[in-house]
Amino acid sequence: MAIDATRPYDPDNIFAKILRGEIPNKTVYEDEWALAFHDINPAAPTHILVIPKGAYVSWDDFSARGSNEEIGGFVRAVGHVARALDLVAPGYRLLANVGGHAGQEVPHLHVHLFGGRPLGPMLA
Ligand code: D5M
Repeated sequence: MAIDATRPYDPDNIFAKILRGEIPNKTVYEDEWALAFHDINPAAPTHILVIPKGAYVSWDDFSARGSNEEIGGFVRAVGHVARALDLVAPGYRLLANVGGHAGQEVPHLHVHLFGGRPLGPMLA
């Protein structure tokens, strides 16, 4: 079920548990600002989730409350993952769902990184 992106951060959400090491994940990259791991239900040959280390519900929350350092570190981490996976030349797609209309399910900001095949036109 989609979340309400205006709600307060829930420290027991599944990605918070992944960050604390309480739930296993297939990590592809980690630094001071971000963790990147394989999506459990991949929608493309490459489907990675990149999440900030800080406690942010959504892109909206992060862009409003995140420090410039956190935002910069996170954006650089997303780019690093794409380069490390050799996705730049073939191309890739980034997506962040925010709240109900977008169908966001996990209330910790995550950017989906899709690649590995032609991805087709964007959905409206
Ligand atoms: O996307 C939430 C995404 O999170 C969805 O593609 C499944 C993925 N997911 C959920 N639980 C896990 C675990 N435990 N590991 C890896 N990936 C997971 P949304 O944008 O919120 O709809």
